Amino acid sequence: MRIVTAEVLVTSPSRNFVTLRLTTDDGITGLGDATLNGRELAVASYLNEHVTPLLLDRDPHRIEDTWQFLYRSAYWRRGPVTMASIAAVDMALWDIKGKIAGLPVYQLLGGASRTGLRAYGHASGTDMPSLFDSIRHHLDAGYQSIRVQTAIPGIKAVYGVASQKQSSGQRYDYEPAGRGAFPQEEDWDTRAYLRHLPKVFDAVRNEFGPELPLLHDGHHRMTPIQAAKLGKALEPYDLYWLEDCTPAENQEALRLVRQHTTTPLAIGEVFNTVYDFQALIKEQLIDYVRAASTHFGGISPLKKIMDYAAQYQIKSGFHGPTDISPVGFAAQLHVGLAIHNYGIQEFMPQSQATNTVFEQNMSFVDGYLHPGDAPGIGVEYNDDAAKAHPYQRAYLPFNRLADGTVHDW
Ligand code: CS2
Ligand code: MG
Repeated sequence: MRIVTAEVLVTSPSRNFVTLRLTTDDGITGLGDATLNGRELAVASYLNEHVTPLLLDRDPHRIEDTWQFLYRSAYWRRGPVTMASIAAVDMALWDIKGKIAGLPVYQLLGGASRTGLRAYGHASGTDMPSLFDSIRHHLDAGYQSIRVQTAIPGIKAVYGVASQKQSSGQRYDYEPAGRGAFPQEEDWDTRAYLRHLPKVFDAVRNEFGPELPLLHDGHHRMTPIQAAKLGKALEPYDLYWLEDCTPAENQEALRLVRQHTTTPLAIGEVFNTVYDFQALIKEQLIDYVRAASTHFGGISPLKKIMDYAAQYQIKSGFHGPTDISPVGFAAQLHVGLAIHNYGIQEFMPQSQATNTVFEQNMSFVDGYLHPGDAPGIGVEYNDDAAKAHPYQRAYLPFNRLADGTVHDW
């Protein structure tokens, strides 16, 4: 069997997506997600100019060999563009292998280790009443774990608050990346955030009780000692995790955070290779691996890092916002179903337009996800629907502090 076509498909139903479709000489197709929010065309170009020509006439069965070939022959390794490109190829080859075997990918990864994948949803509000309404909305939708993000008094726009407007006037619901020629500038004040957040979790616990698993995303904005302080201040509220408490480049930072708090830590959505987690896992500095199939090189390395993490009782908490396409999302559900050390899966539902382009088999019932049992990854691409949504440039926002300094968004 040989790969005879490799197509890079770009569409923009509600947001931009880049998808790789490989087809074999037997007419079997495989899909892979290569979406990198705000830099989509860079990956599409890397694939079109440098990768797809290398895939033609290759044996689609040789997934590991193809992965190593694309990673090592590039000489310039790692990084978000390279690894999103390799991820798309890896996913597409697993999709083809599943279709050839007539099995869903999780069966090829060792079979199911559970009946479903506990998910968490994004609740947010500009004030307590709207936050409580958003939490109730997610509980009514079946979620049994809730991520809490709120507006901060004195700050105009904050990550993760769905109801606030983008520069386009569109609500955040589906996407933080605003369509347009320039990134939206937002403001930030960590001291205001540190004063406000414990009050929010105190109110949420009073309203919803001690059991409900609550998560929060610090979104890379604190210094190590600020993160330590917040982790400690939130201990009475028994968070499931505090995510991305400091910028991910400085991994040493987590040693200081660990010294001061037992609030569980999750990190890794911006990581691209297993090497990014090595020290964090070996030194037990995190409790959850936040990698995503699309940005981490695909299904193969995601399975490998979870097998390594298992030795340290560290669990999965795969990244699952809407800028991971339904293909990338389904791919990591297969990994999540097969591994032993599963923790939780982020789940931001996609728009109707996106679900028309990407025909899916996954299900979400009573708070649990399942990839379905269709052969392969379980997602098909509707070309006609995709053609109706041409690419539109979009940028993630950026932050400036009160004195004008650029800060982590
Ligand atoms: C966030 C993401 O869901 C999360 O945990 O960190 O929504 C992140 O902001 C986007 O993926 C950026 O594209
Ligand atoms: Mg995050």
